Amino acid sequence: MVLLFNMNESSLKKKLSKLNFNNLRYFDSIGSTNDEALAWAAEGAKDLSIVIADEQTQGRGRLNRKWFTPKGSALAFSLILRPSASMRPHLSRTVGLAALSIADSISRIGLKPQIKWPNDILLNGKKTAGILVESVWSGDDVDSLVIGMGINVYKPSVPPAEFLQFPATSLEDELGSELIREDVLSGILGAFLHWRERLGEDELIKAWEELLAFRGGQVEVKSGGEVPVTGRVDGLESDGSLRLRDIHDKSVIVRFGDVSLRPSA
Ligand code: BT5
Repeated sequence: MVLLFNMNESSLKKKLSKLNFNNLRYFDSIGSTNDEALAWAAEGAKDLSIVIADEQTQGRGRLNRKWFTPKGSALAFSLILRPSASMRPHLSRTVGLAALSIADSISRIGLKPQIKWPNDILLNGKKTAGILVESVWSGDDVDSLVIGMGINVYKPSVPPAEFLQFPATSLEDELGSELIREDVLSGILGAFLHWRERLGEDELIKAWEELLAFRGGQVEVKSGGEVPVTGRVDGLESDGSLRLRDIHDKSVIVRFGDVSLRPSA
């Protein structure tokens, strides 16, 4: 029998207010928490406002790909960030900030996450979480950022295989024991507050780099319709771009794309 744990809105609010996340919108079911957060941000939501849903019916990945969030089994939430002046030069690192927050909190429960650049968290080579960062603009400036995170917590959150190009898993599958969704959420938000203070520091890039999946391995990066870039994963640039080494040992910098191991290499 599969046990599904409903989120309890009042205990969620109590728990998150301890971390100073006081502006919370909770939904039993919603299209996409990122859509709600983008609208709320445009209406002037405060820094660190958060939208959480038990189920998403139109969850989104990058390039309008679908993100699966069935009822009662996953974490799906979007944080609104109003960047301070000191954060502004480093906003391209935001996806790393989110990835580290998830990875750190997962490590603390005894798992060994890796970050598949730029936005996937892997456990045993399988996707456990994804991140979608979107911006609200005011003229030429970023007014706010919406950081959407989807984490597969309990087993039923893992999509059917036909839905996937890359294998997926859940925290429960990998841990092999029970865990509580709201505790996972608090862990991630606590880590987020820690890393957000360090957005501009080298320490963040170093920690992100240490968790990079496929480091030293030959990969292929597909960005849109272009010919894939290939090379060996070398590390990260200070803006969070991925640095590869090509066959001539020349650096190749990638700013956007989907990384996969080269099966023939
Ligand atoms: C992502 O995109 O991984 C970003 C996912 C962000 C989801 C959060 S949930 C809260 C917030 N609200 C939203 O609407 N979105 C954010 P991408 O790298 O493009 O990966 C998308 C691909 O991951 C899909 O094409 C599927 O193959 C796969 N996928 C979908 N749902 C999955 C799941 N639950 N677990 C593992 N893989 C999944």
